[in-house]
Amino acid sequence: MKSYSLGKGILCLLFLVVGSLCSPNTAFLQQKGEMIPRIKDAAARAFLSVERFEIDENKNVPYSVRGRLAVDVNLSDVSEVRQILKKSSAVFRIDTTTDDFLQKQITRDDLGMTHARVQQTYKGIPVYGGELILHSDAANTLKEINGKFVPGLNLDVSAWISGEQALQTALQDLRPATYRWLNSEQERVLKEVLNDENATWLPKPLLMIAPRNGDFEKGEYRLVWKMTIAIDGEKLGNYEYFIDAKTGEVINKFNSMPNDDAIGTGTSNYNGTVSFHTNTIVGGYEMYNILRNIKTYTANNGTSLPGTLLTDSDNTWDATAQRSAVDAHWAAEAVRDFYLVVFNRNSFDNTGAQVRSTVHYGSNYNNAFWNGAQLVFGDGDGVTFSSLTSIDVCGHEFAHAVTQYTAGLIYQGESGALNEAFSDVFGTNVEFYATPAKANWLIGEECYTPGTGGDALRYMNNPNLGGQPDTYDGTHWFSQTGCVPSQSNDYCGVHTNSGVLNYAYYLMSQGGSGTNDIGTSFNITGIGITTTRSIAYRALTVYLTSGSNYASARTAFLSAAADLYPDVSGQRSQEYVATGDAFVAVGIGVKLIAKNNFTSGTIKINGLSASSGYVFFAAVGGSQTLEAIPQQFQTYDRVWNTSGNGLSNWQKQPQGGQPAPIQGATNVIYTFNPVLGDNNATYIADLKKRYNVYRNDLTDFDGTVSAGIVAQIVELNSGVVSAPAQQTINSRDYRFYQWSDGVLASSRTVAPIDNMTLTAQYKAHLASSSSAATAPNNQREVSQVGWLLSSGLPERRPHMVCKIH
Ligand code: TI1
Ligand code: ZN
Repeated sequence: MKSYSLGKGILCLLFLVVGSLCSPNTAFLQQKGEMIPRIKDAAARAFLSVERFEIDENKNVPYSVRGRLAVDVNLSDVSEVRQILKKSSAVFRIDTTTDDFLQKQITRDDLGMTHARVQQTYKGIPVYGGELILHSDAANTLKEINGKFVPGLNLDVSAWISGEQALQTALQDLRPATYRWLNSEQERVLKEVLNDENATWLPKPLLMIAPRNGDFEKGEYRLVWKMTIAIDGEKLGNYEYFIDAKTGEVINKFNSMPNDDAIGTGTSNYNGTVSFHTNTIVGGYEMYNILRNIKTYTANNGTSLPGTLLTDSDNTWDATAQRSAVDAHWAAEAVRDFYLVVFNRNSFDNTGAQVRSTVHYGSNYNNAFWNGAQLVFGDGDGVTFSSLTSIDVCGHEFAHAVTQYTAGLIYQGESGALNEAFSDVFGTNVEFYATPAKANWLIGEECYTPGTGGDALRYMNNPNLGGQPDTYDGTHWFSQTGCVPSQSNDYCGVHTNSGVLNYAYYLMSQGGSGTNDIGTSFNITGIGITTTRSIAYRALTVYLTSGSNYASARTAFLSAAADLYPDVSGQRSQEYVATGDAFVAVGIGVKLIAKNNFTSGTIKINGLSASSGYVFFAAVGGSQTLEAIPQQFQTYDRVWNTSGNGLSNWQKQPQGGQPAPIQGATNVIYTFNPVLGDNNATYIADLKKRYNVYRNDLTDFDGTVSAGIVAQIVELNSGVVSAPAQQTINSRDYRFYQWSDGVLASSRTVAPIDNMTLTAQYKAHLASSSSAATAPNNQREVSQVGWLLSSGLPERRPHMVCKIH
């Protein structure tokens, strides 16, 4: 055994004396990391050169050593392989008095490399999972040793029970079962497939060293009888049993058949008979979809989570008590598939996190929720709710998980309302995906008030029906002013104000027309749910942030729509326009009408805000109407674009004829024939408030000016107004001006007061001898008017007022 090369042997002996590295009993060194330098040193001595050295730091044993380890090796010779390993005992912490290796397999590949696979033994007994592979290249250089060696074993290897007793224990544990070895056809097939006359399914208990519960990390190794029990029928599987050879206890068991996935069928609350994936276990099935990593539990009407994983003996889940679990498990699969298939999202965290659902949470519990780690469903009290496991509720709760891992919308105020709305939006999307035939825009219709048909908790297509607003700040809007979020106010109405985004989403998808609570009329052509779900998903996952509000939800949706549905030939996509329109319809943002590159068209403006300018995008084609102009914007007359084009070819056509201002107009149509230079410009209509300044002409002369003529239109908020030109009488005429607010001035800057009147009185100076006033001047009115000349000149004061007839 001790056939070390001279140098290495001396080294090891030295260590025995100095530091006892060769002994596995080095507890003080086994602290994480402390032994590693010594093991590396040992590798450096054991091998010619090491290029890469990987070690399991918990176990202080390498799992891959690569380099130019040794030359002229012959791995086909098992004794040489054993020799090599024994020479590197300090590297793997091999105890040469107890540890050894059995040849398992030798392969030679196309590159001329040889791979020798060996099974670790301890006192001659195979160690479960203890396996190393040695690799040599075509030039017989040992390149690598990798695999798992279990060092430090210390146990007695005499069995106290027989293999036969152990087998009986395993069979007892599995009973009843259909044994594959009793099926002669299966036996024949096995012999044929393996081309081995002696091959059989009959279990053969083998003595092994294996860890309790299969826990290699903990490493409580026992002497076991290990066997594979091949079962057909309901329990189909290859069951690996590990029976403690001292105590007869089953220390580990599992089904190793590569696909132990089973299809269960069950009776659901809301979806009739459904099928879903379960896992075969000893004695039955559990609600565990291995492939998609979905587990469904019951809280058994308690509140501890996750509760108990559901099991069933025959995979037909038809008990009444199983219905909610059937719904939840089936729905979880549908939701998981929806995100995977539609968005290529692998579970809520996009890395395949387990989807856990717990049903029967609490007693008569009228809610469902996502607790940050799993889905939880109440049974409902039977009046307000029946079991809250309907597909849209499951989809709603799962969406909270997606939101948590993406936008992270804070669950209060507007961001909380958006969070809730996204849950309804994706809950509904899942409903349309999983159950298209019965899908609708109602939320919770299957479980809400089981005694009342046709109603729902919320209505995406008509939020008002569920007491939710369909307009931002409109009817039912939960005011955020001074609101301090708490559970009792639903964190400032998160389940109320969600109606606004719910409705916007509905309008985007399905279209609709009407007038919202703030008087904005809309008419939207829906773009379909498969389009809107992509836009919404992108808004949620790419643009929204934890503190987003409704205004930023709009821009997030628009950005998502622009990404997914870009301009076509410089024109806004239909999807983009519908997205913008839907937000305008719910009172968010101003109407964005397609952009540019049109050849002809008409502009429509609505949803005006009381600002000086109104920015919009010119529409592509179609009939666009400037409509619903609030009263204070009586007219406007300037439209320009940011390219600086004057748009002189734009023609204003106020409804009701030109050129009169349109008092309270609801429609003004602009038509235009844009030129190439108008492309990619933002068009701005500058809305003006119009002030009519009338001249109330009290002249005592016969004149050409008649009373009540509009002298000037002052637009917007201010402007300088001058009195109308004086009628020339002669050089000594005088004038008198008075404004309707009492100010005396011939010209002034006016404040925005509608229809202000300027009274201009024109008087003749009777002292004049050269009265050249135009006849007839027999209606002269002479008023006593103070007149102060500038200083340095004599004061001339009219002193009488008379009327000549
Ligand atoms: S996310 C969860 C919040 C519940 C808080 C209580 C712990 C929620 O929004 N639950 C949904 C359940 C639901 C979903 C019911 C769709 C019906 C249809 C919900 O809307 N709950 C309502 C009853 C609420 O909490 O006001
Ligand atoms: Zn919710």
